[in-house]
Amino acid sequence: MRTKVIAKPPCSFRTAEDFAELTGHTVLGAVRYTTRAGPPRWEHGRPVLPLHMVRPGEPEMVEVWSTEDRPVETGEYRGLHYAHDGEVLFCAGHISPSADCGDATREAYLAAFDLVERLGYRNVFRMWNMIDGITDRSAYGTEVYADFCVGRGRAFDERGHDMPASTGIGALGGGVSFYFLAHRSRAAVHLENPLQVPAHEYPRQYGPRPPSFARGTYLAPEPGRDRGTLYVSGTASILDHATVSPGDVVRQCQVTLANIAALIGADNLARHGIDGGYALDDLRAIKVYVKRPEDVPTVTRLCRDEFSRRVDVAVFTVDVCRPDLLVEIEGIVP
Ligand code: 3EB
Repeated sequence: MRTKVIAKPPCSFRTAEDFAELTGHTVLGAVRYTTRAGPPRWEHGRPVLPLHMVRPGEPEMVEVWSTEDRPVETGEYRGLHYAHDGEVLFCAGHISPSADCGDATREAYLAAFDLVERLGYRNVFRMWNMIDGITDRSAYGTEVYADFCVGRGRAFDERGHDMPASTGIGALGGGVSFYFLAHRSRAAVHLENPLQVPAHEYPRQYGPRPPSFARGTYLAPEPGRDRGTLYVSGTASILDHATVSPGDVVRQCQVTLANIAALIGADNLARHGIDGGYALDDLRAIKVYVKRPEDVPTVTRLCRDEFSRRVDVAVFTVDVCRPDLLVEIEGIVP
């Protein structure tokens, strides 16, 4: 039997108690999945973003991004909190609830793009966006996620920035929270999925401005290493641009997993000029978002059948960006 050598993922999922005991110097930044969202703050001298993603009675979790023992510098810039170690930048921001989050999202994303230029971490390779009331209507009658996509899209246009792997997902409160990672020297290769229309080409029926993200991003290896790191975007039951099997959580989960398998498989990587190919059991640091609490056992079972037994899988019950989507899954091939 072939033994696969899989590197450690660049982040780990910890309990809140575990995180409290970590000594600061190996941590770059962290995301706290808890019962109340807020602006990023300093804990252990590191940026920590609190997200409202946990319901009463569910366990809290901290996603910790670590550094390989290089000195870390931290700072604040136009509301963003960040830390960098000479190679990787972790940055977090928060937009308070408002009638239309579009303008504030544009401002925050412009600040983010200006920051990566100033600090010299130009290769943005992964972004996450947690949006309270993502499928609700704003005070102006437009959809919150559509408003968000308009503001984000303007910022990408204005700075001419590449679109990296991303997650756009619901939250249980707190406006819009976001965080991202960027690299100084490793190149970011953005991936599309042959089974899906690129999100930035979705037709207008889903909103005036299609979402700005790639299906995945491959962070090229460091010099002298042969393996890069593959970041899989939030992936849902969408083929071409259409939702598949509305109302059927089993089928949606299967289509979602098949989408990820196609994205990370050898054929698709070859299409993007990348050697090798991966399978679902190579995924690490997996996050699964389930819309209806009653579907959690089903989705967990279907995922467990495909993923490695050793892997961290965090499950959140939150809305997905389209009302008919029941599940979204992301992960990392380290
Ligand atoms: C989709 O494929 C599902 O707006 O950044 C997935 C990943 C989704 C990222 C985003 C949205 C985003 O369209 C939703």
